[in-house]
Amino acid sequence: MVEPGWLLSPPGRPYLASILHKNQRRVFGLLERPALPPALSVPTLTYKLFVSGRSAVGKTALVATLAGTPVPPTHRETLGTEGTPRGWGVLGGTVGAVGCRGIEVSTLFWPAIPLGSERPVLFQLQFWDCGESALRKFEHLLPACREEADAILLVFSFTDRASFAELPARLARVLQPSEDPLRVVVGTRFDLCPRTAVTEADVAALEDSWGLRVLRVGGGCGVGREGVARVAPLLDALVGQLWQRDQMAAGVSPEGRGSPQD
Ligand SMILES: Nc1nc2c(ncn2[C@@H]2O[C@H](COP(=O)(O)OP(=O)(O)O)[C@@H](O)[C@H]2O)c(=O)[nH]1
Ligand SMILES: [Mg+2]
Repeated sequence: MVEPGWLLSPPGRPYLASILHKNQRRVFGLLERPALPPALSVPTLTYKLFVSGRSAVGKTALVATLAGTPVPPTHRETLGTEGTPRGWGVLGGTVGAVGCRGIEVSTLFWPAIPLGSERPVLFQLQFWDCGESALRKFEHLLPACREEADAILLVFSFTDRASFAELPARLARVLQPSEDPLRVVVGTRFDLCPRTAVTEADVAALEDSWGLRVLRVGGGCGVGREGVARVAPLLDALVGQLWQRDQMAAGVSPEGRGSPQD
C-alpha cells in the first residue's frame, strides 16, 4: 500500500509539479517521462493494465479521467488508431495514446510513497483499452491485451446491472490459466443518482466473494491540481495494490517494510 494523498502533501510538491504543465496534467509521449532534479530522482516501475468491460460502461472515459485528459462527451466505440494495421510506433492524437487497430495504449505517471518506505516511486501505468466490437472482430487483440498484463481492470457501470452481473464470466474469459494478474474492479457513473441498478449490497457481496475493494469513479476529473486530487484516491489504491503484489511476489511481508530498488 502507499501513503494516501502523499502527492498532494508538501513533501510531494516537486513530484506533483513534474506531472503538471501550466496547471494541466502533462501528456507524456512514448519516450517521455517526468523531469525531476537529480536529487529527487526515483525508481520507475512500469505496469501493463488491461481495461475490460462491456461496451459503453466508461472504459475510455475512465482512462481519460485518470490521465487528466478530456473525457469523450459521447460514447464512440474505441477503435484505436485507424490506418496503422501493422501496429506500434504511431503516436495517436493528443492524448498520449499509442495504438494499433482496435487498441489504445495510454501512459500515465503517478508518483507515490510506499508505506514504510523513505523514498517515493514513480509508477508508470500503461492502460490497454480495447473496444468490445474490435475484440470480437479481431481475434489477435485479446491475447495482445492480456499477454503479460500486471492487472486486469474490470469495469462496470453503476447504472447498468448487466455490466455488473457479467463480471465473473468476463473474468473467466480474459484470465489465462498460466497467468495471475492483479484483479481490480472499477464502478463508473457513481455520480449518477439514484444508483439502483447496482446497489451497495451487490457491491459488498462481490467484495466479499472476490476479496477486494471495488473502486468508484464518476463525474469527470477537473483540471490541474484539483483534478489530481479527485483521482488521487483511485490511483493511490491502484498503485498500492500493484506495489503490494510485487512485494509479496518478491517474498517481502505484505506490510511492505522493504525499500524500493532501482
Ligand atoms: N456521468 C458519467 N458519464 C460517464 C462516466 N463514465 C463514462 N461516461 C459516459 O459514458 C459514455 C460511454 O463512455 P466510454 O468511455 O466511451 O465507454 P467505453 O465503450 O467503455 O469505452 C460517454 O458518453 C462518457 O462520457 C461516469 O462516470 N459518469
Ligand atoms: Mg471505449
